[in-house]
Amino acid sequence: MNSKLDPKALSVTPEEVYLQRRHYLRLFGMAATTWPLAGCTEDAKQHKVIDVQANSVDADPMRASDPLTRFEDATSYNNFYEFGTGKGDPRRHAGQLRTTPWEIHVSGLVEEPRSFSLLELLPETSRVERIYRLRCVEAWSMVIPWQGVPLAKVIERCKPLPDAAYIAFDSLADPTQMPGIRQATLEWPYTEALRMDEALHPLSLMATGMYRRSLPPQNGAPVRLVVPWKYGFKSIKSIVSIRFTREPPETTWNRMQPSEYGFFANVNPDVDHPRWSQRSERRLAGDGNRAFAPRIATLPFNGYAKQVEQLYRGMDLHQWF
Ligand SMILES: Nc1nc2c(c(=O)[nH]1)N[C@H]1C(S)=C(S)[C@@H](COP(=O)(O)O)O[C@H]1N2
Ligand SMILES: [Mo]
Repeated sequence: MNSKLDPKALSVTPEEVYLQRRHYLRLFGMAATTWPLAGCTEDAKQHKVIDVQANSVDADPMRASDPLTRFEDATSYNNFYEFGTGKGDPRRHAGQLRTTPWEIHVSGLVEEPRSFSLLELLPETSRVERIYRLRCVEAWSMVIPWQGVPLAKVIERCKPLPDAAYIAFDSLADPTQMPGIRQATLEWPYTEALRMDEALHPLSLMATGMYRRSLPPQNGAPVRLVVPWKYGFKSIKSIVSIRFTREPPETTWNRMQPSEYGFFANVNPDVDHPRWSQRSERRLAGDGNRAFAPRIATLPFNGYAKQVEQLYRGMDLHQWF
């Protein structure tokens, strides 16, 4: 086995598949009958009254304690440029995406380059559930219950060589299925990458589902990355290829505009985007009347500092944004 794999990073606790009742009652609109209404009004009230309210810090980092974004909002306000640049375009155009069969090609510094079927690489038996905040660089955020396989488990199956220092991912780029590909908004395929220690961190997830349904096409079916302490553009969708490299791979947004989109892209309220502040964010958490709550304060590493800051010890996070 790869000497860089930390066995601790591969362990999964049974609590991870435990269903948090409160979240799901809210989610499926059962609050009115089976949960005291006060619980919901309280949240709504807090959003209205308090302007820049700090995000909560979770007791369990694998399960954010913030109220969930509604399924309807999380699946209709999307960034997936392969289907167009409008927030509603992915839902409008991604419905026809063919996700079966789906192969993922694994190459680069591995024992043996080869293709895997989705189930070979992400078997049902390895699936866990995580509730994470997702913070877009555009200063909006959501709270989403994901189902998937810890990236460390996926990497173990890929059998990388010990000198693999980075992992890169490519999205599907099929102009016959993805109308946005015919536009030169980005260079295709969409590519993202992580340093190996980031990829092996227990928070890094490859998601195959959300809200206990299979991943909707607009959210990156059938498999996407979720790295909750980084800006959303790192969480690449509809992955068809994984490559292991010695050198830092080129990534789509960083290549296009390095002054605005760093390779690391760790959520950091102290480093403004050149065109806007990153101090606060609009949480997509509709109370029924509108999609957005007022602004809340953005937390360092999106609230996951305790879990991940040791990965960046000694780095100047203003320079390496
Ligand atoms: N292939 C691909 N992956 C992508 C994107 C994209 O345009 N193409 N957009 C990114 C951005 S900017 C964000 S914020 C998240 C949004 O994920 P969501 O639409 O599921 O909320 O997906 C990321 N992954
Ligand atoms: Mo984003």
